[in-house]
Amino acid sequence: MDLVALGEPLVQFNAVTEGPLRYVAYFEKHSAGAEANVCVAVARLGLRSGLITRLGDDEFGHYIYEWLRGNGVDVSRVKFDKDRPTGIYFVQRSYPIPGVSTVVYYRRGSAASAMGPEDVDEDYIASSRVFHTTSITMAISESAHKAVLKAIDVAYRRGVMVSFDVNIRRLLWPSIEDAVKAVEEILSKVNVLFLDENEAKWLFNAETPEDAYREARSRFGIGRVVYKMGLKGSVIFWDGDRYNIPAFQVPVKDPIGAGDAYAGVFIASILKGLSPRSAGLRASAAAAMVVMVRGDEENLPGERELETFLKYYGASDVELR
Ligand code: KDG
Repeated sequence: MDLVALGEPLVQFNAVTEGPLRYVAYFEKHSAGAEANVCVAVARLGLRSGLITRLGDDEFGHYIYEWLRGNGVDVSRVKFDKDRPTGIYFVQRSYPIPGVSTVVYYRRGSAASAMGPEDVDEDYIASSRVFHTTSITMAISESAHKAVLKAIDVAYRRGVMVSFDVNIRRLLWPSIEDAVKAVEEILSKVNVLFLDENEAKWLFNAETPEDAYREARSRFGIGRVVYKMGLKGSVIFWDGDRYNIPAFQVPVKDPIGAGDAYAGVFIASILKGLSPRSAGLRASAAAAMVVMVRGDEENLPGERELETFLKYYGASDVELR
């Protein structure tokens, strides 16, 4: 395996029309969920990814399973739960703020929330080059939180690179302080940290990318930090070097999934041996491609699409592989 992730896939019902959900008549079904999105991003680039999770033994669970498998993600560690449903969520688009989406979750008591440390296959994680997860999985239940702690610990002990996207979802935590406390607990075992401006403020009281990097490095020993600023681009701190990466300006239909596209394509590119700058530009391109449509995974690029996109935007000096 190149990347193994732990997390909850969800069926996303994305509003076909913009505006308040109460008046939306049509929803489009997509396979989503932060860690699943990262697995698909990695697989689209020809690397081997696998997801540890549980799905309901229901129509939505089988839909996600087939979708992941069809996209080349290893599903050998996906378990079906006969008693609990697959989690779902709805996306409201461009209301009240244009270009911004909001979500409504129906995932409490889901199959994935019943995951626990017993789901964490140590050898499976140890066989991978990277282990990836996010704080979403820590937030969905106590047992899933324990699974994350175990998985990160296994990866850390067995020399697997730990990639962590902070991804604080306010709807899933009792308070920001709870989220910060949980994230702080694992940071000393993280090798590559992805976070956005808000998360940097909450975690590190950081106002700038440098502040965030300094804190991550001095308090938790993290030498690889990716600081994301949405339309303003991103800043990568990598083993003592710093890279400013622009965001590509595209028409936005639904920004959800951009962060996962970024993380997945960035990690895959690093695993392919590309430079942090090229990895960042490719990740930024993938994030832009994903926000142009509803759904988190459909527009995730292969090498050919990345090349076409980057050439169109005048960034053709980026390494491709
Ligand atoms: O990162 C995109 C995800 O937010 C989405 O697909 C659903 O995993 C999800 C979540 O918990 O918000």
